[in-house]
Amino acid sequence: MKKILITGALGQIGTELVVAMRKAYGTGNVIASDIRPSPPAGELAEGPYAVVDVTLPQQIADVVKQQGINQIVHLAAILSATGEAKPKLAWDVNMSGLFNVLEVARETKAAVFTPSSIAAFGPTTPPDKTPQNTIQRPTTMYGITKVGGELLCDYYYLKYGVDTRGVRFPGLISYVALPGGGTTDYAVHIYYEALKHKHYASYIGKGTFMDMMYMPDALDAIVQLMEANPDHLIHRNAFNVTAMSFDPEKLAASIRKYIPEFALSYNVDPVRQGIANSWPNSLDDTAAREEWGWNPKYDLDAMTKDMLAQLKVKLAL
Ligand code: NAD
Ligand code: AKB
Repeated sequence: MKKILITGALGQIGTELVVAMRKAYGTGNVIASDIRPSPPAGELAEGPYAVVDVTLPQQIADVVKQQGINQIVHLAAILSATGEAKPKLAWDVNMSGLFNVLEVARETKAAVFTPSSIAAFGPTTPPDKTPQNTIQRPTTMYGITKVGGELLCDYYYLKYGVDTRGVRFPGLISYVALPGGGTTDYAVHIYYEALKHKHYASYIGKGTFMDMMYMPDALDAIVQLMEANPDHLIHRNAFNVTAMSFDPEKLAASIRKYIPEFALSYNVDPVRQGIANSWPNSLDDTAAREEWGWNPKYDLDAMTKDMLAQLKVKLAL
């Protein structure tokens, strides 16, 4: 039986992953944790919760041992834009936090899933159809911690046999929790503004293509990869995965299919634009498709239709 600890569970991914995993594995078998004192009222609060600061190894070890955890989904992290503003915090949380999780997993023989990102690539990476194995010289602190994290996870698998697995997520789009300080967040904010004001001023410039994915596909990716037969995995840390690639204009055109009067303007933020410029335009996710059956369900228009319908309900519009 799986007994799962999710770190950083109150963030954009964890908020939905906890609920999805509790449905799949049983409420009592999925322990949500975060540095914050308690979960917000709602579905997330209807199950076990622990305060775990991943920079404090004893807090991770205590909950893993007390609860008999055999799988850790490690989501606690500082994302790209916040990481550029607070590089030391990003290093401490992303590198020391992951090291602490891997050490506890080594001692307790727990499996570990942790996401890498398109940020693990940099300006010298081939930008189109970026291969699974290629140049990784990122120029952001977040990206540096993601490459370091991929290597550290491989090290714990090769040296200690810890069952580490990961994906390189693109920008994730969702309507339940807001994104937490990334570069791709514009692609979430645009939907809220389209519904509320029929206008959005994008901080990412025209023609800047990045890979993206709708949250239901991201949740499936995590569960599918952790359920995959290890004998079929040639790669582990971390698989390229993607569902679509767009720039603000293409996203706006999709929104206009449902809100014809929607207007897009630009107010480019040099920091986040610089980060976006250093990331690929599109990934090649053949290895994930071949090794564990990755196959996303949502393309841009299917995602837009669902996002707008769900947000209308959420915002009571
Ligand atoms: P998020 O910023 O929404 O959530 C991160 C959570 O970590 C927050 O709830 C925060 O309170 C918590 N946290 C921060 N410091 C902590 C600490 N010291 N101890 C414990 N918890 C702490 O992030 P997310 O979008 O849910 O991302 C989760 C993971 O997925 C991260 O590793 C991120 O790099 C990766 N990822 C996310 C995306 C995306 O678009 N959301 C894309 C690629 C990769
Ligand atoms: C960010 O923009 O920092 C994240 C990511 C792609 O890793 N959404």
